[in-house]
Amino acid sequence: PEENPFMQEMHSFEEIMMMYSCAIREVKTKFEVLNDDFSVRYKRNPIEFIQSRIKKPVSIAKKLASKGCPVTCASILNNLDDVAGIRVICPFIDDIYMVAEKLISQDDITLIEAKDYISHPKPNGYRSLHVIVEIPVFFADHTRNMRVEVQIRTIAMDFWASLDHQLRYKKDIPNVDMISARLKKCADVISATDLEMQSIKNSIYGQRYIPELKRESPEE
Ligand code: 0O2
Repeated sequence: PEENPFMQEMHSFEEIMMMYSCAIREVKTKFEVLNDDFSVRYKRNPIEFIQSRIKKPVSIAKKLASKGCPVTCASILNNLDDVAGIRVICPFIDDIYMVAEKLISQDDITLIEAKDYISHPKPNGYRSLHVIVEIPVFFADHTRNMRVEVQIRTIAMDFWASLDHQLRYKKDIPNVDMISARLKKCADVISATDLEMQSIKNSIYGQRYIPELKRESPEE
């Protein structure tokens, strides 16, 4: 029987969400492989943990509408970069850049955009490295380049961002300017701690630690 347009759109939506979920798995595996390799070779994990999420249907529709784009399935693939999201939490600041570099340099990954909110924090104090990448995903009868947004941050940056996110959900905040200033101060304190932790790590491991990674294969 012929499907009505609504049902067709619903089936397309289900298919697109499946495609994004597969793209997440592909990129997540790359980070897991990197972490495993690093842990065996260097006895240290550059990744603490990985989270992922698919943007919710209502958020997808709102974002398309706010960009003035049609709220259709085709429009999702053409206009949104953050339907598939992966968050990588690292112990140290230099791990963030190393992990990003390792991802971007892989043959099947295309870098679409990078936003460095660590060297250029948002005015409210938000810090993270955001990269949007494209990865080919092989489906049953076609291959498609899928976009994934990767947010890479330290444990400390993640701690701040998650509390900031909780607090911003409340709309009628009293003394909003004062609250924002206090949150910004927390972000700065946390950032100073991250820098000190990095400095302690450099004192223990030395600065040669990361450049050594640039070897193509182990010498032995
Ligand atoms: P969710 O629920 O994570 O999907 P855009 O993505 O186009 O709306 P922009 O500025 O181009 O806006 O993107 P940006 O700032 O590179 O990344 C947006 C995402 O980064 C947000 O996703 C948050 O996950 C995170 N983020 C950005 N700024 C802040 C901040 O001040 N505090 C916190 N806690 N997170 C932030 P969404 O779409 O807002 O939500």
